[in-house]
Amino acid sequence: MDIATTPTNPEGNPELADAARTPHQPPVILREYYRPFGWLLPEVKLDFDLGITRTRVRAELTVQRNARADRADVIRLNGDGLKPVSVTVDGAATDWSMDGADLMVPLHGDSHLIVVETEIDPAANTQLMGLYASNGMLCTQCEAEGFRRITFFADRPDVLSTYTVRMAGEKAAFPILLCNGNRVAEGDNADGTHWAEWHDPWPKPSYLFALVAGDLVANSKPFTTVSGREVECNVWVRAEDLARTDHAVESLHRSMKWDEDVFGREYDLDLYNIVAVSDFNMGAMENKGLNVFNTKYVLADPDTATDGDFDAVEGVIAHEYFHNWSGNRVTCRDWFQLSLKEGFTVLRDQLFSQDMRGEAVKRIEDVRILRAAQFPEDAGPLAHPIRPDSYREISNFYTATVYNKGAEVIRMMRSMVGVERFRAGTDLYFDRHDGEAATCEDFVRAIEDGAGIDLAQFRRWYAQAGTPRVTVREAVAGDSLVLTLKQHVPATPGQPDKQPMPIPLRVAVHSRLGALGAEQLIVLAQAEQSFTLPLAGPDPVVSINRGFTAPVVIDRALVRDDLVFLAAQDDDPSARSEALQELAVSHLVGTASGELSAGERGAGEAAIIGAFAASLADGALDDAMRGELMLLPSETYLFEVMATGERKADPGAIHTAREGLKAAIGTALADALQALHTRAAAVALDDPAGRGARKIKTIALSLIAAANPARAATLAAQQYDAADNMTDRQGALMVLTGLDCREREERLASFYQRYKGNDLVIDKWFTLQALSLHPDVIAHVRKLAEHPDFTMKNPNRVRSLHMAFAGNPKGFHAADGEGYRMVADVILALDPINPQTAARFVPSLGRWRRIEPGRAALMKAELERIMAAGNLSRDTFEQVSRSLD
Ligand code: 0A1
Ligand code: ZN
Repeated sequence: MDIATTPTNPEGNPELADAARTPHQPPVILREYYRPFGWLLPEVKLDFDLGITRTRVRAELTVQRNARADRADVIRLNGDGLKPVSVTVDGAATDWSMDGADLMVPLHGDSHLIVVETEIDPAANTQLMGLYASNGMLCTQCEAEGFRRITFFADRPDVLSTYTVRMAGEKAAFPILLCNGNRVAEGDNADGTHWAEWHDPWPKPSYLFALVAGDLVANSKPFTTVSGREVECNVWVRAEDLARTDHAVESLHRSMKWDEDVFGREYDLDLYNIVAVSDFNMGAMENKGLNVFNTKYVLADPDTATDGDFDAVEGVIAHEYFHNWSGNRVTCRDWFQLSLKEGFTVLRDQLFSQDMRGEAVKRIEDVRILRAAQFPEDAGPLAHPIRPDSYREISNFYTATVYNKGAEVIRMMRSMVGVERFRAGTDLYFDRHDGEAATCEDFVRAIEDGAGIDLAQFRRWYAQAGTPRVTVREAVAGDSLVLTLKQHVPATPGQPDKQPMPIPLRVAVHSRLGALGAEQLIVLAQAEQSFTLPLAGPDPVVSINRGFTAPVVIDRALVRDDLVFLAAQDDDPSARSEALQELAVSHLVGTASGELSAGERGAGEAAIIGAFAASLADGALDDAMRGELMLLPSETYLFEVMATGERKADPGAIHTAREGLKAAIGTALADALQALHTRAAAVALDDPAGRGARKIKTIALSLIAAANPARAATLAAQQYDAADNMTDRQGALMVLTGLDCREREERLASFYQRYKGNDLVIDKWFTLQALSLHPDVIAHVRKLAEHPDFTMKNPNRVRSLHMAFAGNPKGFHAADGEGYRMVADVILALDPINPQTAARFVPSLGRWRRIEPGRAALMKAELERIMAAGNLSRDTFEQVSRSLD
């Protein structure tokens, strides 16, 4: 793999390649250099002769000069690691050449037929991009630039073609042959091979191409669309997994119905196939009519999957299904527009899950993810706008910023115009751009026109990186409250100065005597702005950013009593959870930084314990919401808050403070937590209240564990032994894994024996140990890396052990740097095998600038060691160099 030394030119602009290329560095691709491609490729015919170690591909490309582009007398067909076996134009030999990895074919007329043959080795494809082998089957992953690893092509999302695909292979090895669209013909050959021909009537970019060949069985259930068409829906898996596919099929049906009801989108083919594969770099892929999924997001039953896993399956199935309109029918012009499809589709899947599972808890969960994953990205060396301006390797931009902040940005538009006008905007967007490769600008304009709102200033959300900070001042004037808000968007790499952005905030002014104020939406558009709000009564308390209307940090020093009031009384559930988080954050960061006096620490702790006690006793709460209120802020988030301004984060001190608070809560509320655990343990698996009960059961256990490890070990072992579902079993084992006790080894061993051979569950076994707070976690991870079940070739397994460890706040940040060294070693070992996954480890080390000097030096040294190793992939090179800049 020598990607770093043979730069390719993804956009096909020769001038760009030369301008941006410096020796031994992959080129920088700039958004402003976008040019339409010189040729249209309206029709593509592919012929695959399939074999695990040798697959022949014959591509027939009908090409026509693009009247809307600059004239080009050569066509650049992107390749990655390919050698042409033969190339003809209109049936004759041609004077082709290679430019780096790309094939250059001279063309002088207005339309031609190019035929290219290539040969590939799927079994050798450890990157899992292009056509690869997984568990004896063949499958593809083409987004973003994998199609060029199958055949030479104009591999860019603004080139749309209709595909007809013929494939042939051994019937015994590949009884099932699938591709996009509809099967139009199939047959057997006398030599034990068989073939199938597929046609996809919808023009699509190459990144949506997919092919699967393997020994699979389907869980099939037809869906009737709103206009009465019957769609055959299949979830394809290995035979032994079939029993765990019902939830996926049901989730697909719910998604199809919801998109009709809520966004007016009907499915457009007669067939919808989902295939589960166990080797996959990401969660799933929305290939037209043939989604390919990581098994993790398909297979679920109560014995092997937690409630969280069930939710994730439903969410990812929905996400990929919704892409059929937001991504496939309307696709992206270039990869800088990735958030056009991803931000919008994440918003759509979030709204779907809110409708399926309840709005309040889902919203709080999504905000927690945003804070834990996206805020740190926005505050670090890899910060980028949701529509980036440049990249070296697009795989590095499938980020929490593009996905989750992208969703928040569109959610803000929806909050500003309301649900109905937003729908008018999205209807217009789909109508206007159906069949096109569009831009983020097209989306914003459609919302402006369809919803009737001016988004001129709002566009800055697409261009500026960084999480805005809003500071709050309050003054009472007569029977009003004057709220003065100031916004500041911090400097980010390449963007030293920022402009104010419109920040929609739902606010209410309550009275501490109990009267709750009415909610209204204000939009902070200027750098500083005042708003006059009515008072609901004396002693006002402001509830701000209710429902988390804007992805910002609210900077205010609210007195403890006000936070306690909001945590207990606010009528907005996310404001309640925010108030509790704020209470805990200020106490924990104050404690970790040594900024609080002993008296203040005691008062803070007492206030938090009081708020927890109130949540425990509040009969109006259901357990799912109670669980949310009883989750302390993550150490990652505390790290972010501590590293504000000149202050650096001290992960050791954060960990000690947080564990200390857990122990204090566990001690003070020992009886109530025990009672809660006992009550929750009595709720049956299929009771409608069961989910909430399972959630708080494990939260209670972990608080008890911090206070009284011996008691917790007994309780957790009981929970483990009595469990009739994975949620309880995993929760109990999680608590046990962090304790130094006999029950730990016994239950870990019994879990392994019980689930040996079930990859997804064995992944959990690795993860629990890698995430554990056990003092010997580093030694455990080293040993697990030698376990016969461990392999660097399977991304789920790598994530289950090493990625989990990189997120272990204690082990990863071990003061001697051993955790950093281990992660750097993983990056170096994985880079030649699977660069995309290797590069995903870099951000954990990239946070060095915001950390206390001892650890910062150790982290930086590891990044430098990676850089010095040389011959890095484009993926890892880009992430490490940005992290060191
Ligand atoms: N479009 C997919 C994400 C995805 C991106 C790249 C991949 O390559 C390994 C795979 C999947 C989604 O948003 O679900
Ligand atoms: Zn997506």
